[in-house]
Amino acid sequence: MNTSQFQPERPRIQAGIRCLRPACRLPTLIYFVTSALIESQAINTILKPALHSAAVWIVALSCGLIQASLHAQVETTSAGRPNIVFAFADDLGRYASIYSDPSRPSPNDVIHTPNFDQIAMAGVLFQNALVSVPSCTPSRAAIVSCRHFFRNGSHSQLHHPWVKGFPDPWDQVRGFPLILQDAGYHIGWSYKMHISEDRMGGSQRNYKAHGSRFNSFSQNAMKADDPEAEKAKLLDEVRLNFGDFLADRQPDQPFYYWFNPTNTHRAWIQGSGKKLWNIDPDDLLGKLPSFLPDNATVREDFADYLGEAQAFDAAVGVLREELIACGEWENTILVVSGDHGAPGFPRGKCNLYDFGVQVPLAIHWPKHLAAGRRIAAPVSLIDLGPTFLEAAGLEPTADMDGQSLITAMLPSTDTPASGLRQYAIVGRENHVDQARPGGLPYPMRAIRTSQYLYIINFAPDRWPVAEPPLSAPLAEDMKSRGGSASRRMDIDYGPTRDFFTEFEGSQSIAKEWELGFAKRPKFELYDVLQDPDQVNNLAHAGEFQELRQQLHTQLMSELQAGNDPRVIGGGTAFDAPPYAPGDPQRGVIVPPAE
Ligand SMILES: [Ca+2]
Repeated sequence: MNTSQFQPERPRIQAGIRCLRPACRLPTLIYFVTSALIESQAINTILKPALHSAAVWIVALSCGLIQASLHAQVETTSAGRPNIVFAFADDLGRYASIYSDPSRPSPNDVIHTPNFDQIAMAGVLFQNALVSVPSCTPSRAAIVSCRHFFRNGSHSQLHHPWVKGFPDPWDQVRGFPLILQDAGYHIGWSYKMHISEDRMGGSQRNYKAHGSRFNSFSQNAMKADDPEAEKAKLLDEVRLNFGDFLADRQPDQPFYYWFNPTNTHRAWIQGSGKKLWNIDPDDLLGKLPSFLPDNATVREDFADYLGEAQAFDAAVGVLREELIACGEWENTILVVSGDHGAPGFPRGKCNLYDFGVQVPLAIHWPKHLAAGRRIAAPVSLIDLGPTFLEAAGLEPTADMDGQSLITAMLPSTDTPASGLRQYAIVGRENHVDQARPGGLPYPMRAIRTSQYLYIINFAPDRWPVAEPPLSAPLAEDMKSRGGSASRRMDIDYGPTRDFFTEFEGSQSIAKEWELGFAKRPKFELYDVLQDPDQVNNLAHAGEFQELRQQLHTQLMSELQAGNDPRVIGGGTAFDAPPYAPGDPQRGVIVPPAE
């Protein structure tokens, strides 16, 4: 980036103070004075991040207290409507230090996410937030449409494939961002979209004038002579893109901003977790999910992933700073989450186990929400749109499956979970088109309750990740589908995948290979409380048959009510046009018996 693009620090600060309401000016001035002291050479560099974070939160708290003393009611801009900022990391599973649980060692004991943690502590933390589908395009489309992924036609699958000439259910989707825009909101986004941009106002609403280098965070920081300076530059890019968005709004116009960096998506740079974030891979010893090989290769790979998650967390801190600086912090709903679980690890992305569909979720809205509340009941990210609409005084549309989370988050609600649906529906169809012969999807649906996960694998004769051996060259018919010399599978490239490829067939990883890559039974049932890694399938145990049938009926009822193409008609719609190009190799399957 050309350094001349950077706005001088002093004018930005002054502008920030000018735009504040009077009650926020004094604490904000304290913040900037404190920041100046922190930046001085007198402060040890190790202490800087902690002091900086503390300063920001002191300002936020004091600003809020002063405001509260002045106004019995929350003061909001533009007829009482809150701003909404949605920080949404690509491929980020449920990793944040606040999720660390002494009773269950996990990577959350190693990661350090001060910004997410503070937002969760001052707002509401969801412990079982699930995406609709663990794949980029359909997950995002489900959120925008506020409905199950399988209802979205072309946007039910990665890269929205569709045969022209067929009516596309996605065409009927307006989505909550445009509903907010219709109501007067200024909407905009930065970094990844991956769905029809027009549902977020089109490319003119894409704020990227200062670059998109943050998407390749470790790639840029690792090659810089001064990694710390480069990290600061990358965070300034986030700040400036967001600043452009804020500058475009009309006076007192509420806004919705969608921040979608992709740095947590592979490929990150090997060794970057240690070098950029001082995450020691050995600290993950004994903390990885039991279905992953606990060796140096996988631990380092995971440490690098956590490093990118920490970069995202630092960017969330930048958004928060800017909201405080322009006086909008008090009137902003800040939401932080991810689009699905970890990429490039077996049973993560593209899978319906918690490792694939569980994401972080914290919602912060000063003075409106029950600070520090934790909600364990399963929720879905399709619930976010109705939540935002209710906060803005708007109604969800009849075609939305999601439910607002507002009531569950209010201080006046004594039993937060009681109004929630108590379960989430997840599923998947095609991810990459080269994973299986004929380009066939791997169809799955599941229901996740507080205690159980029940999965239907509709085509157990297919390979869930790829047809082995993993080292096999790309088949001719797959090459015609756009595959390159390297084989694309439903597991992303990376050191962990390379490890499985190299040692495939070795007895030393037989158990992990079986859990990750082998064909799966038609039905899977897990007690997620007793078996958090979901490796002990209870679906065929006699004592669980009544429960399994009950969950089966509940899941199938929801799918049928939603006209899921996988369970209506012949159940083969996703295997054929218009969901995929016609292909004689595509088989015909039927939904399982009730
Ligand atoms: Ca993704």
